[in-house]
Amino acid sequence: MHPSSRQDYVSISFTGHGSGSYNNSKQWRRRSCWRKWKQLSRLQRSLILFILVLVFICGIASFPTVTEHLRGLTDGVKETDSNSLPQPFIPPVLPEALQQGQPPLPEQPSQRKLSNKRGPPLLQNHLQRKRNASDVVIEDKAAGSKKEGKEVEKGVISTAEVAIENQREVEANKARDKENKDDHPANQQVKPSNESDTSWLEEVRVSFRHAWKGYKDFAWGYDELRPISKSYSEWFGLGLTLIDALDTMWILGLKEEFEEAKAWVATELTFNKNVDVNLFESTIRILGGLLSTYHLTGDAIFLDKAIDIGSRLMPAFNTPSKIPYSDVNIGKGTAHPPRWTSDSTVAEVTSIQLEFRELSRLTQEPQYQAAVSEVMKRVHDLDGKLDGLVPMFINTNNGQFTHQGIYTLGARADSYYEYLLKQWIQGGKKENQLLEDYLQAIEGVKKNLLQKSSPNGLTFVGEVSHGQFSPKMDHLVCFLPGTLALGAYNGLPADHMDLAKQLMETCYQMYAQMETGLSPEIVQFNMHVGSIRDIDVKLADRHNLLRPETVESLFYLYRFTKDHKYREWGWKILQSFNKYTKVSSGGYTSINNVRDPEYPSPRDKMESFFLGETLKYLYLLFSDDPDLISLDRYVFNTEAHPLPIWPSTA
Ligand code: DMJ
Repeated sequence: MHPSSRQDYVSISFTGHGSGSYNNSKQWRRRSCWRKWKQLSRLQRSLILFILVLVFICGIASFPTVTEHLRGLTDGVKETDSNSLPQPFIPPVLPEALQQGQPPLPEQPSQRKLSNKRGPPLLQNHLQRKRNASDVVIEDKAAGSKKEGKEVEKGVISTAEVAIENQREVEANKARDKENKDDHPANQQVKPSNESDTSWLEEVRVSFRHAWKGYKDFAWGYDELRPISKSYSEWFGLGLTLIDALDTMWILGLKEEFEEAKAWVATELTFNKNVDVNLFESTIRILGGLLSTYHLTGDAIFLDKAIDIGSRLMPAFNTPSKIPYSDVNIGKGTAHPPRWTSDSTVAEVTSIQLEFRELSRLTQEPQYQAAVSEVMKRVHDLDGKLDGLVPMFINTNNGQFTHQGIYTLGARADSYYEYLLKQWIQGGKKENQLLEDYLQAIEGVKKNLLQKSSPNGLTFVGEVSHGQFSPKMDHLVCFLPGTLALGAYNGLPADHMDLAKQLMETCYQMYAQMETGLSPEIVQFNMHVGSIRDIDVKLADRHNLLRPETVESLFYLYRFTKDHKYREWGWKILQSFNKYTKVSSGGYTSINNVRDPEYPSPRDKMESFFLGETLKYLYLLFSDDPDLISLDRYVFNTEAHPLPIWPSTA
């Protein structure tokens, strides 16, 4: 190597003071180019100059076309990406369902093709953005500088898209606000309150059939559908969804579906299995479902199965305290508490009574009723209540409340209150102790748990923890408006109905104030003066499990008041379920985030109570036939299975 070139190389790369050398080098290169140019012939020089001028002129002349072309290319990339998304990128929500109720957005020239796509604009853009981002990363790693041009191109698209998306989001928000006021389909289709709305009823049937299709195609005979992965999950291994849904199919008039489910019960369902089941869950869903289907159809197969499961659950009551264990092995006839404790949940041991009492009445065998009534008696006698409110746990050895000091109408305590009233109704309003406990508990709620939110004064039911009030309310608490209304209908104080109406409004707002129109699992109410909104939701509480409590209460409130607004609210909730939880291949899914309408994040689970309760209560809400499960003849168990009110023997 020539010494001087080594010197140049070293000075550029390593000295850090190489600017002089660098300038010298540039000059040297300029001189060398000039020398080469001079060495060319005149013809060669003219030819080069001519080509350069030609390229320059063409560039100027075609500039708008180039811009247009690029713009077209960006649109093309968007559409191609979106249309050719591989399956995992396609939203798990039914496209046609998602289209419903989407606010019309102003079409922009560069979006014309996009607007013809299926699915909501916001969700499409969200997925598109995600895809663009991941494409860039992948190409970056894999292809290096050769594909830089493509990356830049996509980068430009993303930026433009973000701007467009922002605009669309603003429009969507405006449209949603408007929709909430007067443009909502529910309001457009409102019928006089005394007129049966067959189209809304049909909509529930369509939803049920869609849910059932998913279950039938991917989970037939198993406990729960996993609609996204098109598979199933097992809990007890007893066809939970199928049994929970039996009486709903009967009530909705879905005869074909009912008959094939009945055939499965008759030929496939067996309880002679070495499985642990939860006493409460299998009582309310399986025993309750079989009993109510027996009453509705008169078909003895359901009674036989009910007796079979009921008797297999009885070992749960063999405890020192007579407070049942949480788990039973229905094949072995053994029972036990959960591995980590000898406690049971208060709501669980006090919400199996309607079913076992009915089993005794039907079979004329007293042991079922005796076992569950003993539980009620012991709980009634216990210390540790707060003005009739019960703690959440009870010990199966000594029969005492444990973990005292926390009082809630949500998880682990909720249906204790519901079953006080409903047992009283079931038994013909004669069991005064049940009524007294219920009335005292409602006074306890008013005194300790009831508050108003700020700024709009929504009445809500909070919790007390060791003397401290917490403005936290589970969606589960939304059974309460319905229960209060049922009590008032049965002659309890009129102010129970007033409270029911106030709480009903609150439960509805838990849906209406969320971006998807679906309630989260738990909300926090603001109480301090100057709050800007009534409801907050913690990150961990943003999921929706397709729960029934609010539509359950809407059903009661409508039955008793005939105020059409309750139907409209139910209709809006059904629309939101269809928009954000319906899965295109069949079924509905619980979701992780009710605050993100672009990506509510499916959890891949359809709980059996969506068919057993949610859709049933919606159907009954939209039906104007007071004899379709008359509340003078039936009382619903906590899983929405109607059981007969006992005929008076006096
Ligand atoms: C159902 O299984 C019952 O309604 C129960 O009382 C509470 N939880 C679910 C529904 O949310």
